[in-house]
Order: sequence, then C-alpha cells, then structure tokens
Amino acid sequence: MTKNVIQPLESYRLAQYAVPMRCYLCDAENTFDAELCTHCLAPMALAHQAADQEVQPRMIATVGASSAGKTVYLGMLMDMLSRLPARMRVVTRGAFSISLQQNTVMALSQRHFPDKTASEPDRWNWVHCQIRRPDRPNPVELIMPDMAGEAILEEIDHPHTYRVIGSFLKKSGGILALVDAISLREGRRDHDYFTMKLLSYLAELDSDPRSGWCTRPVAIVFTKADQCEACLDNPLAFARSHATGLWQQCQERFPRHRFFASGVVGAIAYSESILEGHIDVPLRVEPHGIIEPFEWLLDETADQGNKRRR
Ligand SMILES: Nc1nc2c(ncn2[C@@H]2O[C@H](COP(=O)(O)OP(=O)(O)OP(=O)(O)O)[C@@H](O)[C@H]2O)c(=O)[nH]1
Ligand SMILES: [Mg+2]
Ligand SMILES: [Zn+2]
Repeated sequence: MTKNVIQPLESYRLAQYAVPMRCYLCDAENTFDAELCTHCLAPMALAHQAADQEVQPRMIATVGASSAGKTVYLGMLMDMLSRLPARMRVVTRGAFSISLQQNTVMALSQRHFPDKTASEPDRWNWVHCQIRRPDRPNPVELIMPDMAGEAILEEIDHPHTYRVIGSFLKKSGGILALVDAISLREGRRDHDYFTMKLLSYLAELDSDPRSGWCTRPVAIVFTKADQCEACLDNPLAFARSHATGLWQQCQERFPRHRFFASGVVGAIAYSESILEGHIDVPLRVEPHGIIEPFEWLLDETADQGNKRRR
C-alpha cells in the first residue's frame, strides 16, 4: 500500500531561471547557475564578479603562437605582482584566478616548464584581479585569460571557431603579443608570421577609426630573451633586423605600439628522452622584463574601464 504524502512543488525555484545572466564577453543569456557560457564557454564567474564591481573590468589579451611563452609569462607576472606590494597591489577575484600562478610557480620550482595549454576553452585559466598602484588614484579591475596558441591560430584562420577568442579580442583594451626571440634569431619565421596574421585579424575585427584596434595599444614582447642577448639589449633594433614585416606592420597600422624583451630563467639545461624527445630544464628562475610591458599597457589603457556597465 502506498502512503499518501504531500509533496511540495517548490515551483518558486523556477522563477530564478526566468532572470537571465548575460555572459561578460559575448552577452549571450545564460541561466543564473551556469558555470560556463553556453555560447562561448567563458566562465560565468566573470559576469557575476563584474556585476558586483563599481567599475567595468578592463581586458588585456595575451596572444602568441603555441610555445611562444604565454603561460610562463602570465604565471610569472602574477607571481611577481603578488610579491611587489610597493609597486602594485593585486587582489585576485575568485579562487580560479590563482591557478595559473600556482601551476607555473610549482612547475618552475620543480625544474620543469608548465604543460602546454589545452585547446579547449573550458580548460583555460582566467585571471580576474584588482590592481592598485600607489601613484594612481583609482584601482583597476582586470581580466586576462591564458589562451592556447593553437586555438588562437585556428580562430584567426577560421573566424568563429573559438567564439570566446573573437569576443575577447573584440573587447580587449590592449594586447600583449608574445614572440619567441630564439626562433627569430635562428631564422625561423613561424612566430613572426603568426603575429603578422594576428595584427591583420585585429585590424579587421574592429576597424572603427575612433575606437578600433588602430587606436589601441599593442605591446610586442620578445620572449626567451634570457637566451638571446641582442634582443634583451635593444628589442626595437632586434625587431627591425629579425622581424622586419612585423615591425613595418606596427609602424603602419598600430601607432600605439612598443617592443619589449622578457625572459624568465637564468640558466637552462637540456635533456633528451626517448619518450619526450628534447626537453628544456630551467635551472634558475631569474625574471627580466616581465612587469614593464604590462605596466606600459596599464598606463596606455588608463582611459578605459572606468564606467559601470549598464
Ligand atoms: N629560455 C626560456 N624558455 C622559455 C621561457 N618561457 C617559455 N620557455 C620555453 O617555451 C616553452 C613554451 O612555453 P609556454 O609558456 O608553455 O608557451 P605557450 O605560449 O603557453 O604555449 P601554448 O600553451 O601551446 O599556447 C616552455 O616549455 C619552455 O621550453 C623563458 O622565459 N625562457
Ligand atoms: Mg600555454
Ligand atoms: Zn559567452
């Protein structure tokens, strides 16, 4: 025999689903409890956090071909910023914003480089943080993802393959374009071609003469400069001699650009294994030129992100 029970319907719970939450990047409507945007796969935590902020977060994109050094650069940048309170005070928003720094620092302390970033956007690390500088009156809210080089290339070659990349680049206030200095010095042009393609893509993505990419700041950072002294001494001269096409494109299309050089390790060893082939082993962590390009971009984007999003 079945006993009669009163089952409350709790249909009021459904009311929460009637109020959509808009994705911070692509504006698509999602339910209030979605973890990732159903349209572009960006974390919905960004939308929830941004809704609580007084100022609209700025977005800075770190781009570069696969193995240009994006993960190492961004992880080291966050680690350095968290240790230099006199220069910049960083407060991360959400536990997920610490994973990038944690993975990079742990890998380097165990004498290996972090793993290659997966192509799937739901596996990327996103940093959302607030930055206060002692010499500036207002704090800056910032969003920076660590995207995979292969996914960026795919989106450039076949737009809309990775909607999250297109939406993010469209809204970014500035860009850190990382280029492998060692491969340029050795005469390999793939990183150079990648960056030229990317700059063409950006120029077409938003070509508005007053607010488009031609008005936004572009920091070109030659990475792995610890292994390439010429580049560390004079990044502009290095660009002219080793990445002439890229240098010319910057001159003609991006008036607000600057060349930088960065390196994370002091000494490097190499090991060969049958399974993994040639592996770089970082022996000492000695960062150079990590904060300068970022600080320049913060200054150059100072006029953005001060208004509340409606
Ligand atoms: N010497 C030197 N090598 C570096 C440095 N940064 C990165 N590397 C080397 O470059 C490789 C790739 O670095 P990542 O940061 O993973 O590159 P990525 O741009 O994130 O690559 P994807 O995740 O595939 O897009 C590392 O495994 C290191 O071998 C650096 O500062 N100095
Ligand atoms: Mg990576
Ligand atoms: Zn979205």
